[in-house]
Amino acid sequence: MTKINGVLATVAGLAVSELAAGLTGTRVTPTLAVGQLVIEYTPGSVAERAISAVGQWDKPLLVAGVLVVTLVIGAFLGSQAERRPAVATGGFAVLALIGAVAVLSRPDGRALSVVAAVAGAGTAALALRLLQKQRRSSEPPVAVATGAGRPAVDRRTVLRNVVVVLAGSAVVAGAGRWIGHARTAVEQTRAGLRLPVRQIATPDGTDPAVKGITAWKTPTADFYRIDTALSPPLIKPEDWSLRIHGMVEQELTLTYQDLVDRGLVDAWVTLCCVSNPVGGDLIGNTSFSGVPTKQILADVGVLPEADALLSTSEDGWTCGTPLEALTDGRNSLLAVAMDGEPLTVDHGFPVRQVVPGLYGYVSATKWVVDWEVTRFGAFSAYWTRRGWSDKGPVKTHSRIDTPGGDVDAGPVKVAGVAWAQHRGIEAVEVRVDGGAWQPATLSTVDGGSVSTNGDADPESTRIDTWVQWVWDWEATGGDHTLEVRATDSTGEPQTSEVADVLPDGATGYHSVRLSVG
Ligand SMILES: Nc1nc2c(c(=O)[nH]1)N[C@H]1C(S)=C(S)[C@@H](COP(=O)(O)O)O[C@H]1N2
Ligand SMILES: [Mo]
Repeated sequence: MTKINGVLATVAGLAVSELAAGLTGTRVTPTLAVGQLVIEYTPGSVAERAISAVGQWDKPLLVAGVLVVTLVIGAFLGSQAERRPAVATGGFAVLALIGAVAVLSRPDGRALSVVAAVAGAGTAALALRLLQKQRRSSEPPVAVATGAGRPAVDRRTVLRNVVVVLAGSAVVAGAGRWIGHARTAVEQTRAGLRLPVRQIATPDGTDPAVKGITAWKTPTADFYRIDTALSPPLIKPEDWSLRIHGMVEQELTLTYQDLVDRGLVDAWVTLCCVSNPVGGDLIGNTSFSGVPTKQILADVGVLPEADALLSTSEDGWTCGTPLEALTDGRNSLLAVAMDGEPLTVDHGFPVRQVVPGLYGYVSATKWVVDWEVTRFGAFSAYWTRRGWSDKGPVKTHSRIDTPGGDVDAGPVKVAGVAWAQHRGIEAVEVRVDGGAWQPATLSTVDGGSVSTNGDADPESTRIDTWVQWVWDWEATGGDHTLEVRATDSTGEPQTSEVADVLPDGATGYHSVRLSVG
């Protein structure tokens, strides 16, 4: 019973910490902050395996894990309350300390944020005392019932406690969430924004009529999301600024309005994650709108010795990008919109980077607020510190989207996408059962539909995106293996060598095994 009291007291404490976080404007609550610490101290390879095992469930599962561990600790402290009350109280004090350290370790952590941890743990300790006291007074005068010599359990009292504490906690935590409604406020600001951007029609020549092939444009709602934020930064455009400093002739601070006033460029860019396994779907293609990074870097005057840009997000994530990719005229953008709409909060609102040809972890900083022009070797960034490579050019890759399973004998459309951003795909081939490679038909992209910045390669509409391909197969009965490989515009075919995503991206052919009936 005392264990149940411990759990109930902890639930009450967690609820009060949510409320206190809401009242003090602490976006990353103690629970989330502890989760963030777990994320930060998890080695890259372990994180990688966890993400590939549970996919986009990684964050909810992590938060659930933190809650469960906290409740188990609460149960233990409850079991100590009777005989060793100091242990129980001390235990909650330790939880308060852990929560406080965690919130303060956030880049946006303030002294006031500690209130949530202290109030939560204090509530838990107090609630446990009250529950214990009430238990004692509700015990029958003569403890007879149980052989163990322990007082009989009053089930009704327990049940009432459970109901009262859970309902009360739900109300309190809900109030906390409601008060800390910053997200809604930012969402409202976002919805009210009128940017000079438009949704761009999918170019002619794309989306061949094949069932099951990946659409050329990825709807924003389906765009993969990868970041280390348990609770994404909430930044209003009017509060946003980008500080540019380091090896520059002239420091500069840009506001959101400065960016919009410079004029926005639209570009189709396929963004992908270095953690995408062979055949995986951590990739998406859409039009981004923003200001060319080249323009901004020209304005600050990059010193000749510099070769890297270290960018930092509002939540303290960092990445290092070769200056060359930001200044060579490709459509590298400080983006404010995707698919003709302001970025969503999850995808970096109000401003993020997009650099065609580089994996996201070395280029695509969301919620970016700081640029330091520097040199590779002078820093290590979030993922490079965890064993990933300094440079992350996208590797040539191809994927079979359809068929995904068994088919009938006869003509079958084998189709999918291939990508080698900023080199471009020249050819895609398919083979059956290790036979000869057969050329697939690539969908063409009419480049005229997108404006490119002054000296961007006019072909960049095509080379910076994935390409859809189709191969007509005369399927014969039996079990078969289909494989695909792509060749980039340098003439280099995709390697068959199987490599893991760590340290710089997976390689190997994507294959599909199926039976033809
Ligand atoms: N602030 C921040 N930006 C980030 C990350 C992050 O963890 N934090 N992850 C990067 C990685 S690894 C990838 S693949 C892309 C994913 O962008 P998306 O979530 O918009 O698809 O964002 C990049 N930008
Ligand atoms: Mo990534």
